[in-house]
Order: sequence, then structure tokens, then C-alpha cells
Amino acid sequence: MKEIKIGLIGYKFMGKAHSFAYKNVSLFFDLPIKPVMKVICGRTEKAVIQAKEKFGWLEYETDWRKVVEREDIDMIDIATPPNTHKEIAIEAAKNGKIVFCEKPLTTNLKDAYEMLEIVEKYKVKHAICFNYRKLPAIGLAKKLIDEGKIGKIYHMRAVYLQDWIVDPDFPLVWRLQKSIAGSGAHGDLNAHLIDMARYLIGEFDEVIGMSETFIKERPVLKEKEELETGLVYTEKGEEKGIVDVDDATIFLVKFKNGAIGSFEATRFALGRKNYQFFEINGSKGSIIFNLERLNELKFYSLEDPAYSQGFRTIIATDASHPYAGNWWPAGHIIGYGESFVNMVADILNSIAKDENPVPNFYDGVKCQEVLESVEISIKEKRWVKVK
Ligand code: SOE
Repeated sequence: MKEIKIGLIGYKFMGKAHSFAYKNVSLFFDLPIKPVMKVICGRTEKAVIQAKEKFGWLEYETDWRKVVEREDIDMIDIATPPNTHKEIAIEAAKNGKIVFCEKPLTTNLKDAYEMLEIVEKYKVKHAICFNYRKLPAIGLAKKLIDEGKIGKIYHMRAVYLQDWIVDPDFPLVWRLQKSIAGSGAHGDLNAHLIDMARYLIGEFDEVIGMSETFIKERPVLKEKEELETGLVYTEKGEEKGIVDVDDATIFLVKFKNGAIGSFEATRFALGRKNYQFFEINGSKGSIIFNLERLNELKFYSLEDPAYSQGFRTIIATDASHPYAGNWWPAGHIIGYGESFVNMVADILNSIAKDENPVPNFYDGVKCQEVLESVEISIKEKRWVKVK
């Protein structure tokens, strides 16, 4: 069995999610190639050794440059904050490695273009981790839309709501620093909604947005290293730092195919922990997805006889639903982590067929184009045509 040796850069929240995927993918998918969890890399030796032991990697490294140069590594998986993505991806591509990168692709559009140009120049396969595409319920939504079951699409309204920074004493973690994250809720959460809309509806034509930073300064983190996900913290320092990213960004869109939409990302929706919800309305039907009930898709069809029309709830765990046949018998539901397993299965299958995985850096660039067009519209208070 051909092996593909992975070098994972990053060992916190996404490092754990990706490790979970590599560790479990062979249990559920009959793959033509086997992933080998070769080396995990992180700056803090003590912490990355713990991650190596806990997640089941063969080796650890504290210098990503050494990992990307290793002859015995086939794929570099970038699970670090967005400001590091470009440099690592470019070096990995120059060393002929397959590059799998977390979202958003990077912190700005110019760098996104450069990353796509480099992976194409060095002819390496590339992928981006918009993991929610890989849920069976989303695959079902795509199937219903592509089969014309909801007809011509008029609307998409989508929200991605969290509440982990409502506490003014929550410290200035990396997700709240423009130089590291690129933006706040916008690039972190609207990025997922934009990719979902591109996958299910199509390309964005024009956007106009608004954003707000409700809490303008926060305690600076005392210790250098943040806790595992950056979403929790132990102690805060006395010194305060300026928050230079959005706490919430809302925008409107006109799609190229005539549909219109509203998108909202915030970290101030108290009570909403990771609430991604969207509804798509068409001429013949509607669909509703709610990440808190991620095995389900609600579907309304005009094709049902009038007396029985209504939103039905489909539990997407049947073998006829994408990926679901690889998991448990119908009705035995899956969770958040399995979206990463399905993502890795798709990447490995694409590599085995010598095809480029989808979604990939092209999708990362298209997402970044929308992200940046919204930011321009906010600055200039006008509709902006997406490139
Ligand atoms: C934090 O907002 C976060 O970890 C995102 O960065 C992930 O992409 C999302 O899947 C869960 O929430």
C-alpha cells in the first residue's frame, strides 16, 4: 500500500482536528494510499512533544523549515495562524510537497494570489480546509440544488455566531490581532459562509458591508504561548492592548446568478457557541442547515402535494448521502471532527488519482477576494464589485 507521509505544522485546535482526521480516516475509508503521521511541528518544544505523544505522531520538530525540506515528507499540512500560511506554503511548494492549508488561506488578497501562483508554478497539489463542505448534510444540499430540486435560487441568508469574547477581560489572543489573523470574525467565520455559498450557489458579484469592534482594548496575554484553541485562557496580564480587528462583520451580496444574500459573523452573540446556520430559498423549494444539528437538512418542496407541503427534516446518515456510507449504520450520527476525516479522505483519494483536491488554493483566493471586497466596501461605504 502506497504511503503518504505527513508533516503537520501546528499542534493546537486545528492541529488536533487534523491529527484526529489522519488517525481515523483508515478506519472508515478504504483508501488507495495510507497517511503516515510522520512529524508534528510547533515552536514550543515541551508542548509539541506532548502533542506528538497524545495525537500519535512518530516524530516532532520545532523548526518548520526543517520539516518542509525533508525528503521523507510528501505533504505539508499548515494548521497555524493565517500570517504564517504564505511563507510555509511557498517553501513547501518549492520543496515539491503537497500543501494542505487551513482557512483562511492567508491574511490578505495579494498574498493569496502569490500562494496560488507558486503552487501552480511548482506544480504541487494544494488543498484548503473548508471542512464544512464535507458534511453529509451539505453534500445532500449540493445534490438537491444541482438536481434543480429547489429551482432558481433567490436568497441565501447565513450566520456564523459565536460568543467567546463577550467578556471584556478576555485577553488579546492571536485571533484578535490583525497582524496574525488578518481580520477578526470576518476572516475566521464569514470565510466559511463565503465558501459554503460559492459551493452551493456560485460566485459573488457585488458586496456591501459593515463591521464593529465592540470592545476596543483588552488585557495582553501574560504568557507567550496561548492555550490550546486560543478560545480559552487562564490568567490575563495588567497591560492593555488595542483590538485592531472586527468583532462582528455583516454584509449583503448580489450573486452573479441573480440571487441575493445576507451574511453575518460575530463573536458577540451571547449563547451562540459555534452557531452556523443558513437558509437557501429557490423557486421550487428551500433548504435549511444548522451546524448545531449537523446531521440534518431541512427541505421544503413545492413538488409535494399541497396538503403535505412543509419543511421535512432529512437525517443525512444513509448510505445514499455523501460520506455517510463510510460511517455508521443509518441514524448513528456523526460530529464536528468527522468533517475533517471526510476532508482528508477526499484529499487522499484525489492524490491517489493524481488529481488536485477540491477545495483548493483557487477556492482560498476566491474567498479572499470576497473577504477583501467587503473590507473595501466598509472603508468606502459603497457597493464593491468582487474581482
Ligand atoms: C474559531 O472561530 C473556530 O475555531 C474557527 O477558526 C474554525 O474554523 C471553526 O470551525 C470553529 O471555530
